[in-house]
Amino acid sequence: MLKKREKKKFSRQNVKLRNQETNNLDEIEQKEIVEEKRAAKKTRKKMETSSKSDLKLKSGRLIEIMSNYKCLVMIDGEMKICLLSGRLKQLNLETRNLVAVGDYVNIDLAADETRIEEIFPRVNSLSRFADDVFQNEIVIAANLDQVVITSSLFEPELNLGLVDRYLCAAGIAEIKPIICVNKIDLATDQSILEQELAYYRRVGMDIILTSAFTGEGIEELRAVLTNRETVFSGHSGTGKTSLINKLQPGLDLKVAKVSEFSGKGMHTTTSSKLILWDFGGYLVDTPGIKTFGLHKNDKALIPRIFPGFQGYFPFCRYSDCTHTHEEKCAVKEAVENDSIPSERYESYLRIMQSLTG
Ligand SMILES: Nc1nc2c(ncn2[C@@H]2O[C@H](COP(=O)(O)OP(=O)(O)OP(=O)(O)O)[C@@H](O)[C@H]2O)c(=O)[nH]1
Ligand SMILES: [Mg+2]
Ligand SMILES: [Zn+2]
Repeated sequence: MLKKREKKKFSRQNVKLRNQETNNLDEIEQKEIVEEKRAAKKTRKKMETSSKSDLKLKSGRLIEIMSNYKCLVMIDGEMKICLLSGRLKQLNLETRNLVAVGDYVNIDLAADETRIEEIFPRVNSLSRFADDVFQNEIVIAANLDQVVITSSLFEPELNLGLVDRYLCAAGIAEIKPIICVNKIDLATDQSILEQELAYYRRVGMDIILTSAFTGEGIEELRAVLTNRETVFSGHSGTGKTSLINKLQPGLDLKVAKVSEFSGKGMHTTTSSKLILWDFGGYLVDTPGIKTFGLHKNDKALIPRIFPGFQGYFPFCRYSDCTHTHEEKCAVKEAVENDSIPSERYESYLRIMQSLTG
């Protein structure tokens, strides 16, 4: 006998079959799942912001996600281990992480175990999206002033395509980006790096070159971090945690051992953590990422926010120019006369292509 839920699904599929003249049940099943996920997302959004007035609530800041439903929260300057309430757990249908480091939350102190009952709406968040059909949101950190896109010159080698993806994500989320190129001590000829970075400098990006080993650029980095809420994010092994240890030596956070480090990310930091600077401000250290997926729904924004394109698109013939096939495109003209390096334009095309379909 069919269960109630299956019956409902079966009758919905029949209606679809009649209306759509298609025999492809797999395709219908796929669409059904997508629709169900969308509906769940709506419900979640509604409940996330709903208020529960019958509890003894106290607000705090989420410092670390210890396991799926266990978090460290700072309440009045004190750390408390809190569990996610059953109500919130039920909402965890779509995002891999319902709560994110940096979230402001309401804790129920009256319950036997300290529970997170509410998540305050985020001012912003830096998110990437899973590389599959559902494109689940993976929130890297929430409520930020800026993101330090942490790359390294070598080990792993500088990947400006990834930097472009971060810059697009930061543009979409309206979070200030800062490009940090670490391990500058490994440079044999820094002028090659400067040539690669010249375009970003010209279009007004903040760039800091650092070495967690020699201390180069650390004071400059400290100055931009002071009294700000920042996230360090980038490939594994670029030296995010080493930079943090250099900036605040007492922290003694775990970094990859030099003797064991092969230049490939070892994913030493396994969970994100909010750190309080002794010089003022907060920082979220994050585990290194392999890829940075943008969301297909944001594709239309990329032609406007891709680094350096802002100055050109008003001069394209079409206001919705995608800078690909259109005539009289100011971006393509700038590529032809070398004002925009072809590497950056190719990186742009790769991003656009990845968001197709
Ligand atoms: N030469 C050089 N090596 C560095 C520098 N900063 C970090 N390293 C080395 O790079 C390796 C990785 O450093 P981590 O700080 O663990 O890198 P991470 O970005 O935090 O890596 P994940 O936590 O895996 O994302 C370690 O062996 C560090 O000693 C630097 O400025 N110069
Ligand atoms: Mg680390
Ligand atoms: Zn154009």
